[in-house]
Amino acid sequence: MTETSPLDKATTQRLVVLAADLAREAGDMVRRGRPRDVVVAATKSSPIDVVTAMDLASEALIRARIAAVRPDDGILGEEQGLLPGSSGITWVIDPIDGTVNYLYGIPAYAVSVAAVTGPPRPDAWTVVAGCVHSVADGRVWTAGLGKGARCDGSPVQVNDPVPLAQSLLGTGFGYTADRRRGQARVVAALLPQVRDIRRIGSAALDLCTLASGGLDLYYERGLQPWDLAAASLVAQEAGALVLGLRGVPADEAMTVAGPELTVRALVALLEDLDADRDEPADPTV
Ligand code: LIP
Repeated sequence: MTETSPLDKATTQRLVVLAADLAREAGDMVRRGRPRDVVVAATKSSPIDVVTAMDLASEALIRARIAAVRPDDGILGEEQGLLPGSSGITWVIDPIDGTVNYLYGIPAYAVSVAAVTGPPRPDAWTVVAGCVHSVADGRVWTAGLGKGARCDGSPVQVNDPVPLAQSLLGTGFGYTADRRRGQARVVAALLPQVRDIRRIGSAALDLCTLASGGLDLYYERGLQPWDLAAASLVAQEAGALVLGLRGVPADEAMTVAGPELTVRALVALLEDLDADRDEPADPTV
């Protein structure tokens, strides 16, 4: 049978439990596999290979477990792309979100596992279950569509809205120079208008931190489906509105999240700043 959303409660709950089991098991492997003496400096290939190898191994583990217990489901992962399924459910996985933190030993990286119905794209999917596991400190956020969001089993809720000037914002930056030039311009315009800005280095943890009240608002340009899937459901089920600019859903162009009142103010600001635009280098400079 092909699943269509919404799923019944028991199915949703089963998917949440499986997402959490998968994220925990992969997280254990990722934590154990991180060498203590990763040399970050100039020897580019080895540390980067270490991370790439662990990304691949984590994703392979999750894929193998899903294939064993839900062989008809599709899988979309950061490292190996889309394996289409026939059940109507696709698992969207980020084997390590926050790979630069993982490389440097900064304890903010996560395994993210979500189940979605519909085409596995942020503009078309319904995320029905998700888990983000903060590997270094062991925290586990879970959410099921319509069932609320939890961290380590306890319900979480976003902060009440406060004016932008009192809001702590989370954000992140892409990997290309053109994107970063645009993001730097936007962050420079926002910084004087808000309480402060945090760059944690894992989009999934940004959104889960928001869900737990550790940030008031979050925005980022450049998120991929696997960065967004599980954590967007956690944030949404914790009371956040998660959306893009100019009336479109959150996706790579822009993701903004927080309590409705302030999220709309931030969206308006970001639209005025053309924050959904990259900035090529000025050829005259
Ligand atoms: C990264 C994020 C980070 C974001 C980067 C990137 P990766 O994911 O989670 O916060 O700013 O653009 O997407 O590369 O570590 O899986």
